[in-house]
Amino acid sequence: MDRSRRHFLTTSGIAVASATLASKDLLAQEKHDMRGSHSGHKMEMGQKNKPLAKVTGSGKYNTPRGNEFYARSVDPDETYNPGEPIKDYTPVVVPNGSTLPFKIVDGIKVFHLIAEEVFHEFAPGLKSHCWGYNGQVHGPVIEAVEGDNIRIYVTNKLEVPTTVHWHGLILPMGMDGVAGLTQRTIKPGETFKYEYKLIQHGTFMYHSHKDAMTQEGMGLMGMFIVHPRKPKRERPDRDFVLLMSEWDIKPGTYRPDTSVASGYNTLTLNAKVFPGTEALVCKLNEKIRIRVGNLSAMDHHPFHLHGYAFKVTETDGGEIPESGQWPEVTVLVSVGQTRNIEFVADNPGDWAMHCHMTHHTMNQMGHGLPNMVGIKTTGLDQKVGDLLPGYMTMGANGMGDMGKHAQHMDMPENSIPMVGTEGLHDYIGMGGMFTVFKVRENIENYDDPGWYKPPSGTLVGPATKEELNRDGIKT
Ligand SMILES: [Cu+2]
Repeated sequence: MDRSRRHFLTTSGIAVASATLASKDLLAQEKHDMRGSHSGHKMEMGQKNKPLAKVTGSGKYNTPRGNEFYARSVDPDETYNPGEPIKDYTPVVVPNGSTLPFKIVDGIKVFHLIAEEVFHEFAPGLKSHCWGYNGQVHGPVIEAVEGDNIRIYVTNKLEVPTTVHWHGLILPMGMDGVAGLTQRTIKPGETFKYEYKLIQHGTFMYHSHKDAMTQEGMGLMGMFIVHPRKPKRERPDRDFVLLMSEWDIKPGTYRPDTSVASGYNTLTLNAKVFPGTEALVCKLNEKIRIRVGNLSAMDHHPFHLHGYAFKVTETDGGEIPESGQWPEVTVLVSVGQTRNIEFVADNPGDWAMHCHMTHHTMNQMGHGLPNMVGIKTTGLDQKVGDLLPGYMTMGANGMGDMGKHAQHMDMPENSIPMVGTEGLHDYIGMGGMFTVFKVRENIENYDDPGWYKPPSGTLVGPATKEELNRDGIKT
């Protein structure tokens, strides 16, 4: 037996052994499937004359099977009742967004996405002509249950052809939405029908797969959540969904430039920049899940939460076994990935939650300025002001107060300063991919409860002379 054959048999044995849900017959079938699918090994395995394994599936849906590592708690051949909210799952919470309504026709969940131009506001002061679905940027979150048979109509109201790809879903190839490769494009005015069975659960995404650089860059994307039919873990109390993306909107313009490959100036969570991002609100000690997807054009984002450590429990490939869930305070979400994090909200307060790339937590006007940090500008404004009325030097003390100054300056049309908003204590010098995770003890609902007031004795402040003397600190 040569080395590659021995290696193949070993890995195939491991895969088969791990298929714990499968019956004996299925195990035999699966082993056969795997051999058959490794056409490169066919000759040396002596399988030349054996027919390829038949792909079994649920009739018209022709569901694939064989691999067991993606998260699945249904039998692809079984028929299930359409999953119901509350009874079968706790609906997700979409800050600044919504979930896509559906109806049930003959046991099939029917959705309708309409691709169209949307005049979208990223935060007060910054609007742009984008592309989205159903009047929203990004599109509404599609939410369903494993085992559901779904039908998604896609109407193209754009002036260019498009498709929709269901990112991470295991489905028949003809439903995969790759223009040219798996289907012809949906022309302007046409409506196509995607139809398949959900045979796995997890956090997935959808996006255009026609001229992706332009169409994803203009906003044609959304999240796709499939709840487990038989959950292994307890349901979370709050199940949040966030989609990261990035845009280049030059001050004074109203349309993203999708041709750039770097220097994005508008970094978004659910298509909003801080302070346009809605806070994630929860009650003390609730079980929290946050699902983060990244469909930025060019940037990976380390997603960071203050005040907590969390576990990374799922990727878009499936559930991470408990022994492999490692604790983090920052999880890297690369382009084309989703990550689920989970924890208990046991630490009350207003906790910053943001991408940790510093340039991704600033807004449009904070990029590419002349470096003035540390320059003494006394008298400069007056001298230049004689030549340029209204001139004001920016950035000599860093960028932190630029948003504050912008309140009394003439800003270019359709532009927002680098950062922020007025907080409880001072100006909050953050923008872009920044939001606030708000944990409260006594709240009746999940409306934004305002700023958290720390209990006395728990707020930082200036040291007194007595304290400095007591501890021998010389300043
Ligand atoms: Cu980032």
